[in-house]
Amino acid sequence: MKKKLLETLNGVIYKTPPIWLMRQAGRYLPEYMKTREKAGGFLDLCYNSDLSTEVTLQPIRRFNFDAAILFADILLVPQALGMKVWFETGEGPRLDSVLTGFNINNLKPVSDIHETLSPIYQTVKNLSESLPKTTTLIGFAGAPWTVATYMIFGKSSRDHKEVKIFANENPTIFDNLIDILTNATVEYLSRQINAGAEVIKLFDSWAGALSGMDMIKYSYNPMLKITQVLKKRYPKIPVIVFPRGVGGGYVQFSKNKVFSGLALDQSVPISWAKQLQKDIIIQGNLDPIHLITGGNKLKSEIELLLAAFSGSPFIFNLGHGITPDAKVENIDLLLKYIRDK
Ligand code: 1CP
Repeated sequence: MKKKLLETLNGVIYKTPPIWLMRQAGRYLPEYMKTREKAGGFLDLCYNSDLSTEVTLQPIRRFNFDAAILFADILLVPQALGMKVWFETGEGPRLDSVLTGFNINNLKPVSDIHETLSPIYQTVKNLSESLPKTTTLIGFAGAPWTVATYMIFGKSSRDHKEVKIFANENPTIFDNLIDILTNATVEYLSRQINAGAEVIKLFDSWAGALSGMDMIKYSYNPMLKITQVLKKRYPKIPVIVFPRGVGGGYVQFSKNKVFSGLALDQSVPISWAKQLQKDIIIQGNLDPIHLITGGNKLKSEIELLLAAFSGSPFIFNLGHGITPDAKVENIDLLLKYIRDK
């Protein structure tokens, strides 16, 4: 049986495109909240292979998406490198960061990360054994720039000003951190592929904070390097990159033949994005807001996306993750609109 998402990344055009949604496992699902409670907390859930497998499968059972994404988090890599990571309820992630005194020289060697991350590889293995035969398994990691923003500042930032100041004032330390994360990400993803991941996605959620040459240096180049090394080790593995918020910078990513897919955020106009399809397979980019509001607007936005992108290989997704207040019935509607066409 064919795996539609994998086939699409190999250039096949489907009348009904494959669909999955970023953060498809998460707080909008009552069954997720129950399993998270059983695990004790979000990070406990990430490191519990049985329960992580369960929450990855929940949206597949409910919606039969064409892909499952490993349940984990981009901040497990800094944790595996020896940084303290925790979640403040209602506020998000916190790290024992560089700006509060953590010295990058005290990070563990990259070869030690697997000690912490081995439950994640077990989750991937469980999933590759239990997913339906038509579902593609996506492994992932944060891109070095986005992970570095958390390691420097210790939490989410509105405009990443603090991290950019740090990088400008301490280029040697910052470049070294990007190199360490590039190497750690290659080793982490290689293990995910060995365990059964069929597609890799790199999340550079804060790439849009970088301008000009820094976008190339800190977002594009590290993702290119990671992908090149992975392709050397696993020539057939497709890699989707998500340099969220780079606007016109998406053109640069589309021209590179090493990446298989380019995930677009919702700020990218559909009529402009169409031109990218001659060079790369695109994924996106419905605004997650429509899963809260639904109605005719949800329907008309889906129609616009399908009309614009369906003539080439295309993966239907959101422009960013599902929010906790998304309504399950709107996801049912979304699938009905796309699949009944
Ligand atoms: O309370 C909870 O249950 C935690 C909510 C949650 C979930 C469900 C977090 C905390 N992470 C995740 C899972 C997750 N994170 C997945 C896997 C599952 C899926 O997509 O279905 C993935 C791929 C991520 C990736 C991730 N984590 C990113 C990149 C993608 C994006 O959304 O931009 C980032 C930036 C993070 C950091 C993170 N993890 C969690 C939070 C609240 C944050 C901070 C986001 C921010 O700084 O605004």
